[in-house]
Amino acid sequence: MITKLTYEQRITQMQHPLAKQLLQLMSHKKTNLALAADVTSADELLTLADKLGPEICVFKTHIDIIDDFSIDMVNALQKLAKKHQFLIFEDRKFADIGNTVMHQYRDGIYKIVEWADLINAHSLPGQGIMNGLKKVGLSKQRACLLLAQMSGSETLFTEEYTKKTVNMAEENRDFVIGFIAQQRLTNNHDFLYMTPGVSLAQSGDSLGQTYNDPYTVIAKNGSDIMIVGRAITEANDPVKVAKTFRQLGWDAYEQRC
Ligand code: 5BU
Repeated sequence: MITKLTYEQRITQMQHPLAKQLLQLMSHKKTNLALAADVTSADELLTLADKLGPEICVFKTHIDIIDDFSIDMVNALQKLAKKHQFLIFEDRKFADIGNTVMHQYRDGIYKIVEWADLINAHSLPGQGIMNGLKKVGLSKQRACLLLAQMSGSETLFTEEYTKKTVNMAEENRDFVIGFIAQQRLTNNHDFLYMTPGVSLAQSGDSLGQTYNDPYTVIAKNGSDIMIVGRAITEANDPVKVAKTFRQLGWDAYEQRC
């Protein structure tokens, strides 16, 4: 199941412009590192984006944990995304009926669709969730990743659920560009895989998170992008540690190819 194709070779196989753009910037910048920026102030968020922007392909947010959220903050984040060439991914994990997720994606104080290139969603509610999100995201050429597996030690995801999630992705290719998963799930090369739960020193945290190292995630399990959070953000020198992850992730990818 693991593809030996390079990111560059897969660009033409992608249908969605954002998937093409992401693979392009990954090959160009030589990075498959995504940062999970789980900080709680606008200042910390923007500082991370500016300092670590050159090292990453995706900047992942949890916008609802920011104490002083403002539209100015996301405007500034979008400018940094342009300056450093990364995509913004709001890890919102939508999980409701179509009408509700439509509002959650478009309205409220966050107006996620206005600034997040990528979002993710659970397949659990069925096709209605796709229809609701597409109603908002398609016209703005946004894209979605489906949660096919999670990284926690006691997740309730089953093989059957994961398979059905893959089917849902196949039926919604105009919006779904890939998965959040722990490993590659199909023989197709035209889905992107992002994997959270990545660390070098730790095997987990005290709240159920489990970690793999970059080699396992990229070379052994065939994921495309590794998502690293606290291992970088809580380090004494986040830039130095990000550079280390970036190199390990890229080496693992080159070994895979
Ligand atoms: P960490 O600090 O590297 O453990 O952060 C991991 C991030 O990825 C964090 O933002 C989680 O919300 C996110 N995550 C995850 O850890 N596991 C999952 O299965 C999914 C998201 Br989906």
